[in-house]
Amino acid sequence: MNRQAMQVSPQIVEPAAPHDSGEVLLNAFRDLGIEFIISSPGSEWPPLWEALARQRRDGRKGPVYIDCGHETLAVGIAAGITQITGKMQAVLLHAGPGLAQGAMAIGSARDLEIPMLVMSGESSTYGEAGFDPGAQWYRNLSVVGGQQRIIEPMVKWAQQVPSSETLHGCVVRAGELAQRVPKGPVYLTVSMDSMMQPAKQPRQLATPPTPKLRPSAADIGAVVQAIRSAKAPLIAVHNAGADKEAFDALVELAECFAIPVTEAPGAYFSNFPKGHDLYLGTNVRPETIGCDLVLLVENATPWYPPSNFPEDVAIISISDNALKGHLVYQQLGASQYLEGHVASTLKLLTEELRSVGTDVDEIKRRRTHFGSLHETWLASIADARKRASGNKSITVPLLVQTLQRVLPDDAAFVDETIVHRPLIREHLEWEKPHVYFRSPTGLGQGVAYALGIKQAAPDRTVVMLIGDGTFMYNPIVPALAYAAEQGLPLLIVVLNNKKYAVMEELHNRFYPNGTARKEDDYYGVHLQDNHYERVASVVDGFSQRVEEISDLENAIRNARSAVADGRTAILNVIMPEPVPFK
Ligand SMILES: Cc1ncc(C[n+]2csc(CCOP(=O)(O)OP(=O)(O)O)c2C)c(N)n1
Ligand SMILES: [Mg+2]
Repeated sequence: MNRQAMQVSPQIVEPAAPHDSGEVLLNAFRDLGIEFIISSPGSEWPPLWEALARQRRDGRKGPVYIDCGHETLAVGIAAGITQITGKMQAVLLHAGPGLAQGAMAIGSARDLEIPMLVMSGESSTYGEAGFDPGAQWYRNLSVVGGQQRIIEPMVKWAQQVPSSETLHGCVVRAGELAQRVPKGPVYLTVSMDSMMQPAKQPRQLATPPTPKLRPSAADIGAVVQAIRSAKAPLIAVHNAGADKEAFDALVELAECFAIPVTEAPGAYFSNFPKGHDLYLGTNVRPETIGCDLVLLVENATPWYPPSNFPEDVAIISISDNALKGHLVYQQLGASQYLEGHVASTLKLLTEELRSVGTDVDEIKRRRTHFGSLHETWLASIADARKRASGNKSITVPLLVQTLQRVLPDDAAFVDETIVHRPLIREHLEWEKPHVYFRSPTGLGQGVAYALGIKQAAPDRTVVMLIGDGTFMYNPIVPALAYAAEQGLPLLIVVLNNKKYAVMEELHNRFYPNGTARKEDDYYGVHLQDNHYERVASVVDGFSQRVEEISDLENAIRNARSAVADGRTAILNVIMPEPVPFK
């Protein structure tokens, strides 16, 4: 027995079960409609665990609780689930170090506006009041100024629950706050002393749905007027595709007025069907294709450098909240904002356009014109693919094409690559939403995000595309354990160029004639040729190294069968060819 375990005092009396505050907390999660509580556990949670054990014993309905072995994993899984279902989940972490460890992923959830309820515990009496929480709360887990100090910059709101009497109200309100615009993680710390208190059960009230806000009819009318009087409008979308309703509404709007669509280079989702004749690829600027109006759809950073917005082009921003509080600096160049629920706003625009009527001949003409630009884009993809098939080594076009040919049609792809990312976005095909997900920024979150997506869509094949350097930043062992325990196998493909290629690229950009280049003496670049795939053996997963083009298809087939048998598969694909960083 370890020392800490021996220090637990025998004087703890079990609170008046089932009416203790652990039950209150579980009731608050039920009232918020939380489906999953994902935890990287700590010693503050026995009151909740008791309530969960009673929930199971009594066959009551309530959230599913799942443990995992890393904070990045807990937060990333919750984030992935929400991206698929649109529903907020709860994450329980350990105080102090647990919060610090989870901070990167929590900050990413804030940047991506993913609602999430994050909680950890604390002690308010340190064993001085008859209740012994364990000496670790005194010796190891103090945070001067309060636990919330650690996480405040990463969340939209952080607070300590004042008492057991306010626990239910605090948790429900925090959950509601997380779902208000801008959505994001909120944090609550609750003392064990509060949680162990016998408590009166609150009145059960299911939380009402978060209202969807909409722009005024006058603003919709003004934008419709601007669209109608433009020569040619363009839609530039960044982050709408997590919401399937927005994806469909965007197609309707584009078709209604023959508006071509371009996606932002760093888009986090598949936002528009690629086979559609109005899809023009990534990063097309309006003035280069003769457009004089651009509708930025959930697109917060459209220009680079930031003030390099096009001249003589009207810019209209459509977003839940266009001015992002997490950005230090932002330039949209917009002459008008439509703020409110994006899918609803797009539908309102389409309805209004239809009701005021459109010039059928002009729309036909525009559709044919932009359709020919779509054909040009398609031809450039086909050309890149042809060149890739003549390459000596495996490249992105070949890899992506082979994956999509061999895997089931409904495969979802999570992308945590760096130099390969633009090519992956370019060559992956999708006609529906939820096919492509870029992993949140900050290396190490991709495998967690992929597991969350798999958790919410267990029947789909979820493929993780990941750089070799990035693979090392991920909590792979706990992720593999989670996948095995939960029956959620992933197909992980390591795009192995044996280096941090991006660092080399950037170094050369800054010092084209520098010493590092001349002497071939780079720093922050080299990686050895590790056998990444072998990690799969920790859970008896499938592993294969793939070096030759001729082996690729079979390797993917083998991996597919392993995943179908419930085993995570890791393919270590050697891809030495340099790729420019865009
Ligand atoms: C948590 C974190 N630490 C460090 C970085 C800096 N970083 C950005 S890309 C990168 C290297 C990625 O290497 P790899 O996955 O092999 O991709 P490649 O550069 O080869 O495309 C690093 C270390 C980061 N983005 N996040
Ligand atoms: Mg690499």
